[in-house]
Amino acid sequence: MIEVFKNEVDKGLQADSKTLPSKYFYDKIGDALFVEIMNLPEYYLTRCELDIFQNKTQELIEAFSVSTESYFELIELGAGDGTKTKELLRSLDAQNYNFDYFPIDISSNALNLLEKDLKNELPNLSVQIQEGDYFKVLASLKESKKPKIVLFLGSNIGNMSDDMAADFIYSLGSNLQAGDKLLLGVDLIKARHVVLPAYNDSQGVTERFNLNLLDRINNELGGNFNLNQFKHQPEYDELEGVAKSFIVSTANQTVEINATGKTYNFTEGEKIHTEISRKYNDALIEKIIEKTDFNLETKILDSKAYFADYILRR
Ligand code: AVJ
Repeated sequence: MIEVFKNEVDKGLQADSKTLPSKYFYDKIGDALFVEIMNLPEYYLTRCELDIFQNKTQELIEAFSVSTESYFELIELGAGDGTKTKELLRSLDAQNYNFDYFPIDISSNALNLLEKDLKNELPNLSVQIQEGDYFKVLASLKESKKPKIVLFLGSNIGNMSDDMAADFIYSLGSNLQAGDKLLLGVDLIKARHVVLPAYNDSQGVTERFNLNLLDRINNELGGNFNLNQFKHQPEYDELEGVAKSFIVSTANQTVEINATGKTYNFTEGEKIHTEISRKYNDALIEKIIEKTDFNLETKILDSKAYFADYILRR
């Protein structure tokens, strides 16, 4: 684990255009900062998808084309605290659908909290928490051949390039059967004055989230980044529909990392690219899906049409 982290950091900081992978945002502090981000007034994504789950619940259920007569498995990739999904679970439960809920997450802590919470709120629901890698868990569930609905919410796919997203969805499909469904929640391309503040909040939470990467390198790899000499810089290209986060060096400086035994030079204004948050439209989704075994069935929008839950059929 730490070896992989070290090698990726070393490679990213030695490149001509420096990069660090966004997956390393999520340590304990990063997880907590992301929860704070989801509650920020500027971060509309979570609220928009919650709006869909609260107010378009019946449309979602209809799109799943399940019946109360037969059993299905509802699988969520990266369930977190399950706030949005709970709306759906409550409704499925009230209408006597026959299903098990399989939340998958890499955080056992998050899963245990979710399990406890659901036991309290929906005591009749069957919850089978699954800790670990999405594809390993899906492979283990594949054998049952039970009909499946997979949820991948929150525009989490947006951290991937379009090619990576197509590969990812293709791999999901290879762990599913014909007729199974994928609900893919994505943020839509929209005006800069809406998107950019979501990644540049006035309280500086996103800045702390981004710079936490340098803190992790300091703590886990023995780095000596001076966080006062780096700042957060988001960008959004409205035409392309991609938000990017950077960490910018505010001085000419040299940083040492014990674990790699190397030093890294930064010029004033030099950027480290840390994240892409892709935004989508129908054409982009269709192009990605084309390379997979899924077909696009419907999309369900929030009241502002900022966010879409696409329903794909394997
Ligand atoms: C969790 C990937 C959906 O890209 O909007 C939030 C992560 N980064 N603020 C996103 C994030 C900065 C988030 N996703």
